[in-house]
Amino acid sequence: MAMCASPFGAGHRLAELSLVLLGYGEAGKTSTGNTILGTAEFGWKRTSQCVKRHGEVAGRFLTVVDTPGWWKHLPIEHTPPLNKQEMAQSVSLTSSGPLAFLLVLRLDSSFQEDEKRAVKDHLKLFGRRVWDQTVVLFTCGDWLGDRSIELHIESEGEALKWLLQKCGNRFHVFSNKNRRSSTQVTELLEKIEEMVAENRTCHLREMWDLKEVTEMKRLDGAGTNERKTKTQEDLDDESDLDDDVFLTVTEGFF
Ligand SMILES: Nc1nc2c(ncn2[C@@H]2O[C@H](COP(=O)(O)OP(=O)(O)OP(=O)(O)O)[C@@H](O)[C@H]2O)c(=O)[nH]1
Ligand SMILES: [Mg+2]
Repeated sequence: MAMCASPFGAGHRLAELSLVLLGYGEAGKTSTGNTILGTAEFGWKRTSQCVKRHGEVAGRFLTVVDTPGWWKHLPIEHTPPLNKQEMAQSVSLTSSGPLAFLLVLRLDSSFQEDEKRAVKDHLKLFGRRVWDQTVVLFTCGDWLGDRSIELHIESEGEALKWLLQKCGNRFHVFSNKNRRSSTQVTELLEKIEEMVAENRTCHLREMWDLKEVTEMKRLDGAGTNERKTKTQEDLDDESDLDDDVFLTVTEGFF
């Protein structure tokens, strides 16, 4: 989707928001859900089914859905059908507010072509617009140490750059080990809110564009009808063939 500047501006705070955690196995999805909600509610075992939790975080009512992961390096054909089913229905578990996907990746493990393919395959389960609603969430921020995330991205290959570009360069770094970093959750929520506002703006713009095009076609159609009357007045002997062509053209406008 093309980037649209938001008329809502920064700080467009939502009262309610639904988040779906997606990613390969052991990426840190469950830990991320726990960090966001400030609990250990999701447990720490391997996730095999979707789990939904609610919580109030920094004044927002959140619904967070944890999902089973896929094999990091393998295409979707290797994902058990039950896991695919769970992932696909995760969205139906969300309840309130706009929906955002958090695509969880570990920083301590490289993201290459086979990981890219796996992400692409699995995100297809959520439809064409999924990329517009996704933020890349890097876990293991503690592993970065003093290095900046920008430097890490630079040092990675094209696959990661491709992914970030697909997600409108939206990313955030989490350390689930050191949950004392109090701002990491609120900063993430603000990034998501910015994305939601941007999507709303784009949607509105699309609606306006569509309205404008329809209006132009309507006016153009009216003008053509007027021309048709004049032509018929002036040229009583117009052939049936010409009329057919004319009708086809005007019908095409609606
Ligand atoms: N150091 C560090 N370890 C982390 C971080 N996030 C998660 N982990 C560890 O990574 C491992 C996997 O974390 P989970 O949250 O269970 O990952 P998951 O994506 O839910 O895994 P599945 O449910 O098996 O798909 C655990 O041992 C976590 O403690 C982090 O930010 N830093
Ligand atoms: Mg899990």
